[in-house]
Amino acid sequence: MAKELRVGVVGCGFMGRAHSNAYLQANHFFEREHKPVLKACCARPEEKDKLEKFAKTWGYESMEFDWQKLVARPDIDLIDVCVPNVLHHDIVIAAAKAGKMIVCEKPLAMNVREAEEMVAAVKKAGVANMVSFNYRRVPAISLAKQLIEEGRIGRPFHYRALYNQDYTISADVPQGGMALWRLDARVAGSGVTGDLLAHSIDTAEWLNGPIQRVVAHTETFVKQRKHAETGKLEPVTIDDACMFLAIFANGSCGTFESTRYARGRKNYNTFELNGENGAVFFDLEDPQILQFFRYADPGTGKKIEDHLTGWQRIHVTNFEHPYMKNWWVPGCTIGYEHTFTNGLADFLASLEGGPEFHPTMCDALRTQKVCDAVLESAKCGEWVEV
Ligand code: SOE
Repeated sequence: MAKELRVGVVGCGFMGRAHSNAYLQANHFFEREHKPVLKACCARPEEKDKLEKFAKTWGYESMEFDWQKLVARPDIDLIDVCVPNVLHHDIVIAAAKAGKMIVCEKPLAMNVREAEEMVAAVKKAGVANMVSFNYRRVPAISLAKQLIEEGRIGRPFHYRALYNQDYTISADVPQGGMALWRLDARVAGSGVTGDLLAHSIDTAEWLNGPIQRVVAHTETFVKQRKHAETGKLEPVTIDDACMFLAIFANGSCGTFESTRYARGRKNYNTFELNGENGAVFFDLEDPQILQFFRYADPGTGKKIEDHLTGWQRIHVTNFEHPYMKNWWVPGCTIGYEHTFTNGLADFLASLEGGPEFHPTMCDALRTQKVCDAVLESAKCGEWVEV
């Protein structure tokens, strides 16, 4: 018997669309008892026209223009937070107090203090929760996790992550407002560190364990931008670029780089892990491929590299690959939006006695701690313990 999961989404932008699509698609591809129902969507009164269009497009039953009213509704089981970072804290805490399940976009919060309060609230309420670090659900990244767990990489030495884009190079791009709130530190908390490196850190800690210490440099290339809301030229206080070195608890070393000034790079999210027995490389601009280099047998550690060995490009679309049996036939690829559907399917499974869901807010607090340590190190110019 299907159980209705009545969803209220706050926000009708990019992430509102990605999540709405996942709620509509999950039951078409994954057998789950829970059936998401798009009960209500919510945005500010100034966004009335946009919200109406959004509600119609995705089939929401109703609209709200005050998130507190949405959270108070008894006919909503799950609150989904798809609004700018500055609003996450208050909505999550109110939703937890109202006993709702919660889905929250990344980064979890503006800073560690807020994130800790949010984690305390969901723990106290005992509500199921997830944070949308969606890239864990790229089948090729999940396969990398599997290869690591199978011992195919062996002792890890180096972790290397890049997350580069190029959409803020022009000094004419304003800060603030609907699409560009990510450039406004008062709304976003930080620049590429919270927006992009948070993804890289979440993936890195999932694959290679906790980061212990970091040393960072950040740069703001365009010092002033017009603010979309005030129309005035205002100082830019986000980090346009961030680079940091990391030491992992397992003794391996990492380098992380992110910028929105890498001309030609649109969503260039890559990582490589080099270990004693093998290595993996992934690039989100080539998302169905996992590159794997095999050096030694995972069981015995004995060398198997020979004159035929080289980097393998695994086309991650076989039924044996993570998530792929739920989609099409081998060779048929899936894309960006499916990572949200895969994540939601795992979340629903966890409500139905399946494996525990991660990343929860508790996991995202770890990521927030690394982000805050990175920003602190960039300020003080020294190594910072996480
Ligand atoms: C920024 O441009 C952005 O949309 C991020 O906010 C997302 O988290 C990332 O997945 C794609 O890029």
